[in-house]
Amino acid sequence: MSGGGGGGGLGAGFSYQKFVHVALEQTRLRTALAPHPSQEKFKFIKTNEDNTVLNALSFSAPKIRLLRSLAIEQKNSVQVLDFAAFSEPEYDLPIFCANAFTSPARSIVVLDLNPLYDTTEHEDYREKYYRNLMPHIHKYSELLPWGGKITGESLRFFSPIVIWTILEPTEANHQVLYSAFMDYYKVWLELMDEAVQEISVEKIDRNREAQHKYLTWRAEKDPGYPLLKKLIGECAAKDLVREFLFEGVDSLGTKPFLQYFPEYAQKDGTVNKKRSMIGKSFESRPWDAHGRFIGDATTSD
Ligand code: BLA
Repeated sequence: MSGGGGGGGLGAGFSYQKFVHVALEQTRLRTALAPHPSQEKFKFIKTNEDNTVLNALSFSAPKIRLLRSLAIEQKNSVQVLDFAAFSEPEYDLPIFCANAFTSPARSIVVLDLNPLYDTTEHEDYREKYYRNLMPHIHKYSELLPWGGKITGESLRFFSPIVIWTILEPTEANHQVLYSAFMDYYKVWLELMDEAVQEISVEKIDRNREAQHKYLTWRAEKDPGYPLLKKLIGECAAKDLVREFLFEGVDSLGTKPFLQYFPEYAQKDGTVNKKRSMIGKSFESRPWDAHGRFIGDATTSD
């Protein structure tokens, strides 16, 4: 462990660009990426602050509806990565989700193959995708430990292999994060390669709605929004969220936020602006070694 500052931290060379670059390289080894229509509008997006650069890229590919990446670099200060991959609704693939917010004080990280269906309610889905992946979380549980209490609502969008962690922003931690990111992304690519197209219209509709629900949640409640608003202004931040980061929220379905998440309804029919109704919970990892949800319990079986 580093004592902080000194050998690493947020100096030159600490960047998420390499994550994006290598992930795209890995993707191109397996499939043909085409620019996504959203890329044109957002590729050259500018910020209000001279020392800050935004880098937005988006693609699609035969099984991939949207692969997009947003990196934010503030000279010697905040570094952000938001990288996600969504399959076409013909596949029930998990959503690849890599989010890192790094300030000189700490890195807040979520890395996961977010389940399309809540793995506590849908055991079949958990078995299908996560049973074989559990060793991945054990590999990182020491170096990337559970980040402590978290917004309760987030849990239903997380899988039993989620890496939720808060780290000192040292070079060593950055390297571990890079390894975990590549590891998880390669797993996702592998699943994508193996995925078999669904032909039942009902199941495809169900997949589409599940993805729409996820997009609806994140487009409304993502913790990155206040920073985006500060950097590019309210209007551009809204567009970035709905037309780039969570593109599909206005086309994959028509249900509004409150239909999926009625607990946020206020008396006057508007959406409660609070991020969370449940509050923060789960001091420690709430799944057992088999990926079964154990909540706040400390022992299982
Ligand atoms: C904090 N970001 C957080 C936290 C989580 C996430 C869990 C801790 C606070 C909490 O418990 O809510 C990330 N939450 C997620 C993700 C999902 C989720 C990925 O539910 C997916 C379902 N973070 C970003 C980006 C920015 C960012 C792009 O991913 C900025 C542009 C910033 N995240 C950010 C900041 C905080 C944070 C500033 C700390 C402040 C806060 O907690 O609101």
